[in-house]
Amino acid sequence: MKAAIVSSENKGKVEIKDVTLPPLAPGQALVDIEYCGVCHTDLHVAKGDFGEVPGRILGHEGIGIVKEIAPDVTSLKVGDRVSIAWFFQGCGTCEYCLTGRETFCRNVKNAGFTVDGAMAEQCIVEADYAVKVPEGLDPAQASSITCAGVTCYKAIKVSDVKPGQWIAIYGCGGLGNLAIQYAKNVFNAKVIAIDINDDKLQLAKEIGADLVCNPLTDGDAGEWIQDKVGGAHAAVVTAVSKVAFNQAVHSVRATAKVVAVGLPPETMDLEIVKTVLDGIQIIGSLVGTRKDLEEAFQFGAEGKVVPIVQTRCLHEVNDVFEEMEQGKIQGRMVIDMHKYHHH
Ligand code: 8ID
Ligand code: ZN
Repeated sequence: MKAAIVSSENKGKVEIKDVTLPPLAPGQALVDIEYCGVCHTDLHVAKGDFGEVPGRILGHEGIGIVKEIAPDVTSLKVGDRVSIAWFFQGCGTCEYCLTGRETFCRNVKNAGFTVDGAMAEQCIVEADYAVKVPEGLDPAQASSITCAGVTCYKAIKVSDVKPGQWIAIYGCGGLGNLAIQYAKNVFNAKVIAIDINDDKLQLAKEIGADLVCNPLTDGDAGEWIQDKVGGAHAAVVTAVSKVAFNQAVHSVRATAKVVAVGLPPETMDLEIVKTVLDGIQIIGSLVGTRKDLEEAFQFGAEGKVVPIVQTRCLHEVNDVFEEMEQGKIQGRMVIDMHKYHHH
């Protein structure tokens, strides 16, 4: 079967290669992939930002149909529609797995990074970890919720924003467009969207952002937000730039939480005095648990959140990476495996 694997020769690129999957082990299922979103994390992985993984099959926004199950599997049946997420499997017994923090399991497996992922015709999943896609949710849209959606949903939970309060969302790309929608339509917060691209801010307005700020033309987003609303009650940073992390700290009110989600391989500058005097909390948030994903899917199925997706062919992953780097993508590009089969 064909798969997009991390190139060993061209850093930051994939190659479409023929790969043979191993036979199913106990507890596993084989999934025919329908869709797989291209997340900015895939680009980080291809570049080696988290360590080099040449030959790895990318993809952690996978959606597909169960084709085969190992004889002992009871949690899935053939024909079920399931997701393949970054949180592929935890050990199931450590303090994190046992206390609702399974994504931080020290022996975690991550699809498309430490184990082969879903940018392929087929993928093997651990049946107990493959979250089912609810009826009534479009599978291409579901793919975008499998990472981008659940990550933002969880990050907003972590931010502790309350109904009617202001939340600043930095970066309005694949994650950000969903952060805006979950913040508005699920958490009932008021949203300030920040991006350096005016077309992303236009989209942010269309999907419900109350205020939009472009730091390139409006000036430092921190000052702008303090001036407009007296500071945000929370911030979620999905931008792939330390500048946005620094501005986020300056854009919030005293005792607010700044939730770090974006993964630029850089360090942020943190003023100790401001952090202490304003009691600011900076918290990392990593994707979401299986339960978070189930909830995030359900809001999609109810139409409260409508991922903005365009479908592409498996041949085009490198093109999508380029467009991503240039900030040209609105919402999410999703690889449609049906398109590939028509070649
Ligand atoms: O679990 C997690 N923490 C998690 C899950 C999924 C993705 C983290 N991520 C990480 C990705 O690895 C990536 O580093 O979140 C980041 C965003 O992923 P994405 O939304 O898939 O990327 P994108 O579609 O390229 O959007 C990035 C947006 O940031 C804006 C860009 O214009 C784009 O809209 N942006 C940038 I780059 N610099 C900015 C700045 N200084 C900025 N927006 C505001 N200010
Ligand atoms: Zn992702």
